[in-house]
Amino acid sequence: MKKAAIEKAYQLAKEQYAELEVDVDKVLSELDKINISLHCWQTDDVGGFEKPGAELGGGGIQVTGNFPGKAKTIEQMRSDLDKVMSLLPGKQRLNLHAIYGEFGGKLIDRDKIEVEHFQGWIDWAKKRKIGIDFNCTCFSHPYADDGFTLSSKNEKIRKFWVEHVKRCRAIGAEMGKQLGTPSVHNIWIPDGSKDNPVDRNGLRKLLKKSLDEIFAVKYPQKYLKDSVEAKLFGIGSEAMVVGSHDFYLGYAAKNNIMITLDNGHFHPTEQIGDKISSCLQNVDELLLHLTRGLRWDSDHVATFNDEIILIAQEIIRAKALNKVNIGLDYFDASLNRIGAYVIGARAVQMAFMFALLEPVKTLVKFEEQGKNFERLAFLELLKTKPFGAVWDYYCLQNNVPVGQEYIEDIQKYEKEVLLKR
Ligand code: RNT
Ligand code: ZN
Repeated sequence: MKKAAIEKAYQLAKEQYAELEVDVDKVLSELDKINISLHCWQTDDVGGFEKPGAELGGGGIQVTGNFPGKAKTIEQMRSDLDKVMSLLPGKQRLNLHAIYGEFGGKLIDRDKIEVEHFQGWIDWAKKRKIGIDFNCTCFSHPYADDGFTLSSKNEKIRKFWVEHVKRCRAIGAEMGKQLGTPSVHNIWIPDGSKDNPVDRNGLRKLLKKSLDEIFAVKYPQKYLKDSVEAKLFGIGSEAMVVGSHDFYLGYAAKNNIMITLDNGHFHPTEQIGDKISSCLQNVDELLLHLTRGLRWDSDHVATFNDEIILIAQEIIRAKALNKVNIGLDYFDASLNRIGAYVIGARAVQMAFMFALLEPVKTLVKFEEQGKNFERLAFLELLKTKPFGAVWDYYCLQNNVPVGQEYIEDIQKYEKEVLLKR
């Protein structure tokens, strides 16, 4: 696209939004505050580097597809992440899982990992001036095979996972310290049962006990921020998930930690957007795992859809940007993984831009005056406003490909890099 045409379209868009009392230049500077945490696991189908050819194993999550070009080494993953970041406007962070350490070809079990295994990543992030978020990996391991980790009734197994998560928090805190921006550490465990359990209470007591042991170690908030991620069900945990939303929401509120909202983890008719302002009344901060669930927690690539737009709108309308940490969480191996990555990240950025372009004051005024027709009409009107022109200009301003140019860029990377792996 020609620069002059993009600029012209932007000027016209600005005029249209000004009629609605929306200041587009201000919107673009607000957009710069949106920092998306890039989930490294989209580049390698949640395999990790514990052993060569490692694959996602169990935990009720699944990757399907065999598109060529999966990252098989840390170097390949880093090259993919650089590529992704080069195609995204705005700021990003990196979201790592514990299985992505540099273990030097040795099998380091999860209860033995140390900062040194992640120093390479910290240095990598330092060079790029980005922060790192971290996750314990309580799946793809023999001790997770029977479906219980932190809620295991086998004390040896439970202790093993407590130790793992403790180490991960220590590593996260060190990442935050070295990088000068707090690392968000997220706990998701697959624990649950296929058929109706009898002792739900016993399992949840154990999970609470494990969390209490884990969080007994305190870190300054400027280094580490803790979050817990609930889920409704997974494959093999259809009847009950130990770490349900009720469980974690209560735990987070009581213990002053964050809650993670993954929009694949609820009933399909439940809206995560509606949960933002509900949770924020009693927990200070949230972490989002943005995805697109098709019929179940399928982890399809996030797109610019109603669900994601509502999430962004609710954050902006509640003026809660500084209380929400934004992460992606999907893994699709049926298409170019880098393409999938960029589509999802751009979709989320676009949703925030769309939300920022809303004349919130006017809409709230209508609402308070009981002018429901006017409110609905305005919301409909906004769907035909030229937000695409604003998006294109934002990309231009950030020196990243505009419009369909990023597709060609990824096709080139596929040919020159991915297909040669
Ligand atoms: C699983 C959770 C969890 C994982 C990642 C890999 O249902 O969403 O967040 O997807 O940690
Ligand atoms: Zn998630």
